Amino acid sequence: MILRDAVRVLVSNWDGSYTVPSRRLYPHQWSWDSAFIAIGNARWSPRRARTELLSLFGAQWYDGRVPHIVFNPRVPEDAYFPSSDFWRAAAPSGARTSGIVQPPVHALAAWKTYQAEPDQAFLRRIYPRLVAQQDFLRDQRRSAEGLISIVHPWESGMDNSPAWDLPLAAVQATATGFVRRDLQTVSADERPTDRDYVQYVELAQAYRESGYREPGAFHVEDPLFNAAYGLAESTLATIAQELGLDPEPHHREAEAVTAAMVAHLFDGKLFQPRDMHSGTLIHSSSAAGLTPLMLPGLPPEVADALIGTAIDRFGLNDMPLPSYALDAPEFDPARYWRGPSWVNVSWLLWQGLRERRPDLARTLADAMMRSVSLSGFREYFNPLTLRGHGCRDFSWSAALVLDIVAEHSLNGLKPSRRESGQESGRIRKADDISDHVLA
Ligand code: 2M8
Repeated sequence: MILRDAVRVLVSNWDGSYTVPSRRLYPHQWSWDSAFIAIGNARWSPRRARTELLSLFGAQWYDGRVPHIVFNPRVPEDAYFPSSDFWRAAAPSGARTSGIVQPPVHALAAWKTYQAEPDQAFLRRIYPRLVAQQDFLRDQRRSAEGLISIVHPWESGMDNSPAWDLPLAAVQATATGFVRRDLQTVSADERPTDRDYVQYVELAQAYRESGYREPGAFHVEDPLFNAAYGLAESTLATIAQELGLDPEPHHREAEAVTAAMVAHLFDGKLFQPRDMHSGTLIHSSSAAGLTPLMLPGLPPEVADALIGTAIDRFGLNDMPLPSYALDAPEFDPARYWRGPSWVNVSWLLWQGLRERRPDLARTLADAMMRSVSLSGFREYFNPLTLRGHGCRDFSWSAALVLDIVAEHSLNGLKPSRRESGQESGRIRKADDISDHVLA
């Protein structure tokens, strides 16, 4: 049942060449959402996964950046704020886009899509685009230490994380005259505050005025973003090898960023963001700080310390992963990225645990499955009660469950043989809904 419901969510959120994260709350294409969605779609319709990724990269800019939103021109301007009129940006393809980016988890998505159905033409087409995405980050965002910075909380994907409270406190924000649309769908106490939004708008306007080039008042190195960047290089090495190209430059870059993260962002227990203005670590308790576990070259003693922190402060042994540590004073179990459990960050950590600690990986997968079984494919979940929050029928919650189920035969949640395609590890097309929708 859960597999069929997940596919139903993805089908109803499909827009012809990509999937909206949510029909009402996020009615356009989002960058890292599309990567997570492709990972799930690859399990039942690899063709759709390829289309999703190629459609996103179709809006890549000349400088290699993959914008965090690609706007659907058929959706009214006032359906989402900030709309394309706010960003005033367009890709060479003509698509209206935002001008900021999100964590580069796309190489992993492309590789998983290829593994589901080895289509060399797809891999050849996407590889140079994935390389250009990394080139943009190196050209415009890399520090002397070899770490990548972000210029807006939206670029972290974990928009109102308490980790951003300190750097945002320094942002003089006076932006007015805009109307939030998110509160028409979700209750205000589950979303960022109005003050947060004034700052988001101020920062985005300033970056826009610089021609989307100059970092402004918010300029930080984020552990999740850097972990995604490093993992992308490791994955690009695998892809290059598959294509008969030289994987070495990618291996070297993956090693370099892993070493730089350990040297500059690790506090002995957790990876921390660094404020580029002060040059100091932002001492915080975000689950983003656990995600470097995804890096294959992370030293074992660092991995062990992270796992210890995840058990002691994030309840890894027995509950869904909170986005912020349970014992932190800022922890709020229902407000967006300030504590609720999210399927995508849990999935990233699960990736990092599968080889190192399969027992904990399974516990984490079970906890995610319990959340969606009880509350449906909600955007986020209270990790203490498993109650769902944010929007319903949220695409990456559905997509990543398809991936998790395909990898694990979960306790008490074994998919039926017909739904799971157990022999191939791929979920079969339930009711053949895949192909005609893709017309
Ligand atoms: C949320 O962010 C957007 C802005 O990009 C918003 O609040 O309007 C975040 O959860 C982000 O990580 C996610 O990609 C996006 C769409 O699901 O929504």
